[in-house]
Amino acid sequence: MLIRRPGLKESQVTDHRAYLNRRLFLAAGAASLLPGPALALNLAGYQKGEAPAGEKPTPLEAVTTYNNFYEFGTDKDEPARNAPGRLKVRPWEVVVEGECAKPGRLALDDIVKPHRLEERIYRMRCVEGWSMVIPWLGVPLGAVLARFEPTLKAKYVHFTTLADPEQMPGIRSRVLDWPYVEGLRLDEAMHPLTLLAVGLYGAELPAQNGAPLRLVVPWKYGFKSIKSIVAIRFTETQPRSSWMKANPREYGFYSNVNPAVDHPRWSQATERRIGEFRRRDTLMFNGYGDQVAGLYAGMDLKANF
Ligand SMILES: Nc1nc2c(c(=O)[nH]1)N[C@H]1C(S)=C(S)[C@@H](COP(=O)(O)O)O[C@H]1N2
Ligand SMILES: [Mo]
Repeated sequence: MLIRRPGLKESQVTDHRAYLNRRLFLAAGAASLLPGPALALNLAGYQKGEAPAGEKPTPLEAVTTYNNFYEFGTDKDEPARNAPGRLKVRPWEVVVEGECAKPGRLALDDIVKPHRLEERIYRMRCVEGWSMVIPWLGVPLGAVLARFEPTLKAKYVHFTTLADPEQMPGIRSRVLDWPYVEGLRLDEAMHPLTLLAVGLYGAELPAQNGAPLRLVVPWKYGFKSIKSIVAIRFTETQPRSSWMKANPREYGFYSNVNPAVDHPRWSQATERRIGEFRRRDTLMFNGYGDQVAGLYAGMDLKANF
């Protein structure tokens, strides 16, 4: 892998590589599945990020072994056990379609390469009540989307995850309506905090974290951050996400982190930061209110949950 980055301690880098290689090796039982130079994005020279005040990144081991990726099983440890070595991330193409002047089918590199890679260290909060702080590596989604020239009719962006039963043992189960789909309002998608991530901790995304390309929307519950994206569609009407289809009473389109709006079956007022013992108060918009509250000015956030 091409990994040469400023800022990360060499021990962290070595740990990460060793860790990923061990995972791949264990899952695949074959050295041929270790990442080789042919499949490396050049991650060198990215712009370093800063953790939110008072926050420390969650250890890599937790970020890569405690996951939700239902295509690989619904238990937290199943994505790390089932995805590496099974999910084939090269070659990878993304179809961009719908209300835009320049639709197309792009290879992963062609999506990412025209942009400067940035590290963004974001709080992530799952609707289930746990949270992490993750150093993502990616490009602002807005800059990518702008290249396709959305038309005036484009009001929303719809995203689709790969759904391949050969690679994804979890999609034999009917727990969700596959493929996994999600949506954002166009202004949410264009917001500078919204990231199209290709890596974490300075290296390529592990399969279980949504390789090779996933969304990161830090002020919304984790499930909005759709993994392993194969299609992006500009639409005039509001998309229905997989979670809305599964349970519209519990999961709405907006899904903004909001301690004042409880999930029908549990409170959202507090959360457990993975690695900590005592629960913390959940922050409105996950602590990103200064930057994103304006997107929802005048909206009733209890009705638009
Ligand atoms: N395709 C797909 N994307 C997904 C999910 C999933 O099951 N399938 N789970 C979501 C949920 S509930 C969360 S909390 C985050 C978890 O991301 P992480 O495992 O990288 O922390 O991914 C989200 N993206
Ligand atoms: Mo989640």
